[in-house]
Amino acid sequence: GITRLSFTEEDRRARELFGRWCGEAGLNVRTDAAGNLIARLEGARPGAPAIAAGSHLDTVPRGGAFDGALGCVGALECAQSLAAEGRRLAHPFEVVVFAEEEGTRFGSGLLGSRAMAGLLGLPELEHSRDREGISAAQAMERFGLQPQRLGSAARRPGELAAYLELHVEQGPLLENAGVGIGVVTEVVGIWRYTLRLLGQANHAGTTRLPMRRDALLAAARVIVAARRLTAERGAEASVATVGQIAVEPGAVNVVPGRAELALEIRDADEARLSAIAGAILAEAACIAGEERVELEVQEGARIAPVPMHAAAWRAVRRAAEQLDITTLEMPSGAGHDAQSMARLCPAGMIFVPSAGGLSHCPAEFTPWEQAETGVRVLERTLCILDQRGIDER
Ligand code: HGY
Ligand code: MN
Ligand code: MN
Repeated sequence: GITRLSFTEEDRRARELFGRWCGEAGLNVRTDAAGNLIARLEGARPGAPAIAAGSHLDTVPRGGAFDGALGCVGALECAQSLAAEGRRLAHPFEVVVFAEEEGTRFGSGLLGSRAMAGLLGLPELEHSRDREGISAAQAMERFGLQPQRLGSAARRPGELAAYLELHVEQGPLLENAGVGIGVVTEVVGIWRYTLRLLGQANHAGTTRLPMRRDALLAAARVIVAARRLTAERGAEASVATVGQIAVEPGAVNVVPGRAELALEIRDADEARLSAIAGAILAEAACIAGEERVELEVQEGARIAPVPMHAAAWRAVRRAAEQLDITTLEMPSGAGHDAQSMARLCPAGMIFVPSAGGLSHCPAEFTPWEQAETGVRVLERTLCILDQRGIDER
């Protein structure tokens, strides 16, 4: 698998390579204060707002080779193929690599695209820390960025006409349906929490069961409750995950005194998100009481569910039809930079199938011809938006 966490040497090498490719393709490359790499090709119509396309290059630990990278390289391929055909769009075209999309290192995802959409404040960068206690702001400064000038990364309304993102589906729907292209209609909301359970470390041999204040036992009960309550209160696509847990002191012969969980809940409907989160946190408080441990809840990233702009996804559908490719209109269970950008300009997403529905793991794979089909639809959508504008029904 690929581990390329934000603002690390792996990230730097990928950005340098990709930035060089963009430069060789004749694009003008810059990096904004939030760490977004923006490669721009001027258009034929002076002063026209830009059409942007891209994704992210950061990954989860031991992640796949397609999540994010496909959208970046696919957007660059559009610029190269337009140049090869000697074609120039009316609108300027921007290839964008967003910073810290995954949120793996600092817990706060969509960091670069939220900065570009004007939705990110400096306090979040100062409070979000990695496992070594380094804040996102410190890591960005060491990486050569200027988090203090975060506001300068925000694009003015009207500066961008539209944003498109090609991405692997990261699920099984397209492969199961035998369809080549997913037309994304909405992207789920993601609510994240850190739950700390504080009990009493004690001797594993002499501390009788009724005397224990076992933080890890309480944590285990919370994890099981999160799954049950989501199944009971949510809809078919509602999910809750505890993907990270830290235990102290972490010795085989010590009753755990401290446990820290990373909880995230996802749903396309904000009211259901709130109901599921409320039920899980209420149950966690009851469990803490029963296990006689303290519970601390820290709210993390709260990313709202977002519909994709109808004119954008209709342009994607039209592009696929013009290329005789079957499509499936579908929601995205994964979060994406497009859901930040949709707050700034009309945004659309194009999905290609994930083999076996697998993602965020080394087995993540998309057959080459399916990846190529996605790039062709991206390029055709770009041309449709360029010629007919975004308001074309
Ligand atoms: O976590 C996600 O949904 C995305 O892969 N960042
Ligand atoms: Mn992604
Ligand atoms: Mn991802």
